[in-house]
Amino acid sequence: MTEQSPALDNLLKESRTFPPGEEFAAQANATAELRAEADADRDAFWAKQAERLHWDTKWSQVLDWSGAPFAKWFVGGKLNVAYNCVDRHVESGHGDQVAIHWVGEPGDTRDITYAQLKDEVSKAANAFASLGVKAGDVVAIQLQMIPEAIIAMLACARIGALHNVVFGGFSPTALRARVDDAAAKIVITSDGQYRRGKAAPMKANVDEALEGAKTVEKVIVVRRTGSDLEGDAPWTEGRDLWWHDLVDAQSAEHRPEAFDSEHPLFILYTSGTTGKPKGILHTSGGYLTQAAYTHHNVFDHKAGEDVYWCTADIGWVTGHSYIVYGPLANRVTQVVYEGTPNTPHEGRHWEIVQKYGVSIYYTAPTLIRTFMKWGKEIPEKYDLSTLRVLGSVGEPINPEAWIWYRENIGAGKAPIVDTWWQTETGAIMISPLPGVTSTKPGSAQRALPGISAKVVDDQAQEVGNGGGGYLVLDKPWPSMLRGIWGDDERFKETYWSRFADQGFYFAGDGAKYDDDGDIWLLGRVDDVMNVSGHRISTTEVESALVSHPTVAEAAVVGASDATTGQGIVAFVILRGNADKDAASGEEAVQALRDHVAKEIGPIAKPRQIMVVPELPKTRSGKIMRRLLRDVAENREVGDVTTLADSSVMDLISSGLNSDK
Ligand code: 6R9
Repeated sequence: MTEQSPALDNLLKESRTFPPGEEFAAQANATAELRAEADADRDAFWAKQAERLHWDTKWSQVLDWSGAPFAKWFVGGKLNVAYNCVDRHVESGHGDQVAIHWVGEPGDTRDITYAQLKDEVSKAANAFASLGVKAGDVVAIQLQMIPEAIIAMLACARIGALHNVVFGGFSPTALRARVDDAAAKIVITSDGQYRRGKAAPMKANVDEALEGAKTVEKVIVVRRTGSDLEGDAPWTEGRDLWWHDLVDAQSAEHRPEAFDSEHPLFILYTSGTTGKPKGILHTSGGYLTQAAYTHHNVFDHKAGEDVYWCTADIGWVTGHSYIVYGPLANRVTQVVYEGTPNTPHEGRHWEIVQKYGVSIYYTAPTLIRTFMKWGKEIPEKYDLSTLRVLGSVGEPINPEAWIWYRENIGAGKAPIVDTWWQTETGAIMISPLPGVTSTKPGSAQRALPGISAKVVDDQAQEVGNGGGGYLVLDKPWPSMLRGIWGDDERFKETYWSRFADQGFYFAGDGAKYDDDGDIWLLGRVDDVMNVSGHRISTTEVESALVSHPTVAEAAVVGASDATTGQGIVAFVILRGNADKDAASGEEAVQALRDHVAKEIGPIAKPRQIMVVPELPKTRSGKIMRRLLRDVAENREVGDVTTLADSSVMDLISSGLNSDK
């Protein structure tokens, strides 16, 4: 990837930059000095960030990297993560502040103050302890976005148990693999979940998953759908307990014990776009420090003033770091919404923004492109004037979508923070700082103060401006993963072997520097296509397609081709206002191919373009190109257990077959 592909110029066609507004800059949490401070003395910088938290025992050393790649941060320090996220806000006189404005899909709501949250978390902690859950035990949680999900996570943290959250849409097979690998002792779930206006079973899936499971002693079930669910939730006497029976009976007094800074906090399995899912391990002090630091500076969050909404699911790392830990450590007031964005109508998110006066909104490009597909008339109907910071995470955001987001959601002025990070990094690593950075559509720009990222070539040499290569992290950071659960070798092999001599962490992503030295993410290196010897990134071709007025979303893959090595096959979803028949006709498809050729160059012209109703995505909205490659190469479609909606592949295949 050392050669400069012509395609960067395509991404850079949108060359406007957006300097911070004066008013915003004057009140911003982040300052230009932050970087200088971090560069001058990294350890001192992170020690200062750790002071955001309450420590029962102060650390004696900021970083111990002697056992690299296994880091220890804030060595000797002791803290309780749940105390930091809940109790201390009550003790400082903010017990009446709303922590969570919860909105159920059917329209029911609950406001939970910090004082109430403290009681609920304490009761749940007592309940788990009464079942024999001890520090170091693993609790699996498969729940939709209801307050009990957050309460359960915090209750685990409070007693030093590790949570292992499994996305609510995952199949019994996927759940079972994660329960077994982590040897979970308890599973927490619900009877059912509301999805697109219907009650769908959860407990029945969990029971199927747990058949014959060796480690699970108890299953705790939150009642959510009750009689709306067809048939009762299946029940195993002696093993299953209702959350309300168990938790409500407990005392609201619970003394949080201080745990070592390196005490494990959670395991989270990565989406598994390739290979067997990896149980990513995170620990306490460093993780919470970086989650709180980034949430404060990247979102410009002001406790007691802002209303924050991160639309992620807790089954994704974004839900862990930017719904639960970072925000609550910073005494957030936040919206948590249970359902899908188009139930009962496509304006649901904007209706919620208007109702609660949401000021910070953090979502994924996949949803932004969906909003584009539905059309700007939908957000136009609502008052979104409270929004002052917009965030994006999960995938590269195409310049087209970025501009749409800014204009139609951010009133042409709210700064957009395009945040690059991973389950493995635990918290945001590369992002603009609102109020400081002049933003550029499509670029995540710079490593945050205190973080070091580089783009290097095959030989681990940093590439120059305008050059592309591999994204690496060349210095340890507080919220870095501490390993893969039960597999130290795989941890070293996966992340530390590519640039072992240099000791770099290899993120698996391709990236480029532009002429200003800003970083542009180009997708996973495994997805890079090789057409007649030219390396072309999926991101670049997808962005070119999305810049066409009829296209809302695009996914491209390289399919083996006898002549060119690989040929580009594109799957596109059309925008809401596009005339479906006209836009999927032969002429229209030819026009799209020409459009890509014009935007990037003839070499990037897709061999084939298929119009589809949906794309296969993981829980975090990432396109599973592996499955599309199967379709493009006429193979049987592979493992679909980590798809957010496993029926999508049938939809795509049947649509294509009927075209033939
Ligand atoms: C937080 C999260 C990590 C992978 C990462 C990269 C992609 C995430 C991105 C981005 C471009 C961004 N990614 N944020 N690519 N720009 N702002 O998504 O974690 O689910 O582990 O995925 O997502 O490819 O390597 P995770």
